[in-house]
Amino acid sequence: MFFRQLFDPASSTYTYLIADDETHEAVIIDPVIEQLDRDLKLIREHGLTLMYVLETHVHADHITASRALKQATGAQTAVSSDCNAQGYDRMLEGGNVILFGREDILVMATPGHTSGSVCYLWRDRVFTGDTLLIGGCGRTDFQNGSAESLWMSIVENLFRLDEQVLVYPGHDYKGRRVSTIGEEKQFNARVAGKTREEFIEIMNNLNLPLPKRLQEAVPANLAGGARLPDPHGARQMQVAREPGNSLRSVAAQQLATLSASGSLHLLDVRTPGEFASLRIAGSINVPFDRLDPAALLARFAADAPLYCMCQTGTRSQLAADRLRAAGFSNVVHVDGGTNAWIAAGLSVIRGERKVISLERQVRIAAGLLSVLGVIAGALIHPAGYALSALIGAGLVFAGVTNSCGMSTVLARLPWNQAHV
Ligand SMILES: N[C@@H](CCC(=O)N[C@@H](CS)C(=O)NCC(=O)O)C(=O)O
Ligand SMILES: [Fe+2]
Repeated sequence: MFFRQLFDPASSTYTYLIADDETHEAVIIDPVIEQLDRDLKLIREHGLTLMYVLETHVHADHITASRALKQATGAQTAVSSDCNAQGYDRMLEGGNVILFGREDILVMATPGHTSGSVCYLWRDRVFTGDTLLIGGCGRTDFQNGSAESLWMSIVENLFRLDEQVLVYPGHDYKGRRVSTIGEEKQFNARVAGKTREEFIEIMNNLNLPLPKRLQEAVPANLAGGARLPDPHGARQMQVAREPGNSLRSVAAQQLATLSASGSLHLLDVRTPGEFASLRIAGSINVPFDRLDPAALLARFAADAPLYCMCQTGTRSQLAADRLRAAGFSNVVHVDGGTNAWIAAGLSVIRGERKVISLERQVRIAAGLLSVLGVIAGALIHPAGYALSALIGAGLVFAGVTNSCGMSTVLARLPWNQAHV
């Protein structure tokens, strides 16, 4: 059995390299980009063929070497599908099995630290990421974390493993390297002897400072991690700045995590009327029908992180494409827009005005015109039917091209402006 526990002192992260002795096929778990040379050297020296780079979750405190290792070795990268990440080869579900040589690793879905956290069970040991740390556990206050889910994952899932199973965590901040399920059941300060309610109370009152590199690490890791460093330049990582390596969309909850640490610009591309009745704190209204990328380039640096948002995610995608085409290199759109933000229970600022959404206005206008066309066709002149047909064709065109002329027209009407 080939097994190495490796450590990154800057982030206190453990990386694990394991391999089949006979075939030399290997898997690496949670590699850190700053340790790329170390890991590649080890892989080379032992004649290993790296088959998979496995992430226990989208990390907030360091950038993964996932993509760089894939580039260097041809390995497949993998992360849980519940991370909503992009740029990985394989999206994992609980119960999946990773095969390498004659070995297999079982994926255990263990949400809580993040919604997409998993543990990897291999032989007599489990790689717990930040779900279960030695004497503690990962925090649950960002990236869709949940103390309730973490309790379930630890108590109902990990603690059902044999007590002899070795626990290899994702971090240790005090130099400890390994524990067992039995020891954690007995001594883990957050869980042992605690009720579910006590655990939730502890987790919801940790008040830890945000990881120092969160703003840089989360978008980079959601996009698959850093590329191989340029061999000619300084050993500077190229993250999220070049086409094909940049984050293109985030879930509402991910945006909330990222905006908590500042430094991104949230462009709300809905109409001024929609914006006035409901907005997210710190967002800037840049109505889609008046989007002027050149003016925005004068206002923001070309590599500034711009997050586009609308009500459902359609206009924001189009806006993001136009901004990218104009030269912005770090444009992300928010999946599901304000609808998803509200559904995730995140806070909004509500204004006095109650303008119904542009999307509903389009539905009402299209429906009314179709009905009018049929009435006119039946009672006045058959040509009236043409209006209904035209509206139908327009809706098909809007669906196929993902653009909507009617919403552009409606957006200009007075009630969709901020001050009527
Ligand atoms: N101080 C570290 C962050 C430490 C941290 O928040 N670690 C996360 C894991 S990424 C955690 O869950 N810590 C649990 C704890 O400290 O109890 C940094 O700035 O990067
Ligand atoms: Fe973490």
